[in-house]
Amino acid sequence: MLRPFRLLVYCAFPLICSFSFTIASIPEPSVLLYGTLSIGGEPVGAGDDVRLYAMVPEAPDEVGSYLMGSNVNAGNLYALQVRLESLADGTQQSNNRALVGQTVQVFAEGNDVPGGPLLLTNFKICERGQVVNVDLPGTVAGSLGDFDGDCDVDFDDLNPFVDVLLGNNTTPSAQVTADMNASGQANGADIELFVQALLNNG
Ligand SMILES: [Ca+2]
Ligand SMILES: [Ca+2]
Repeated sequence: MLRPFRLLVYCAFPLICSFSFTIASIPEPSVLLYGTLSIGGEPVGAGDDVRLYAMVPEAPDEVGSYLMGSNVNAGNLYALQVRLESLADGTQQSNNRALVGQTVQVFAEGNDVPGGPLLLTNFKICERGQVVNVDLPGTVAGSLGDFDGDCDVDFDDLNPFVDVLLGNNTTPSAQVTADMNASGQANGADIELFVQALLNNG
């Protein structure tokens, strides 16, 4: 006759196994960047010989790449997936994966990139599963109020916020970032929420 403990182990083992399998089969949430691309002021499309690749200083290999035109659904846009480490506790890092909090640099190379690899943007990974629309070359804005994309709302974001409210910066991405109450407009009604975000950060 089985002792209660052994019985418990026998009963629990398949359960534990199926649980581990479930965990392992969850797709890893990576970061996706997409948007338009131009090189030297000229728009780049699916037919151009341009490859984008992403690097972080902490890893020796590319953490993502995209060959223009290779994803039919993307059309003339680029769609660059940045691989994140599956064990995200920061204790280890694969050669070709990034960690949350690291800064990704995106480069372009190919026959239609005269002069060799060209740095298009760098952005800090704030969280897993981010889907970021950025037209390259350009700056990745973070969440609401985070103009420099460093995952916080602090005094570095204050001047850019004021610039939008004063009408000095009318780019769509800046307008969206400053529209704290998601009203569709960036104006004085967004100040209170911005100040709150600023104070919460401290
Ligand atoms: Ca910021
Ligand atoms: Ca608003």
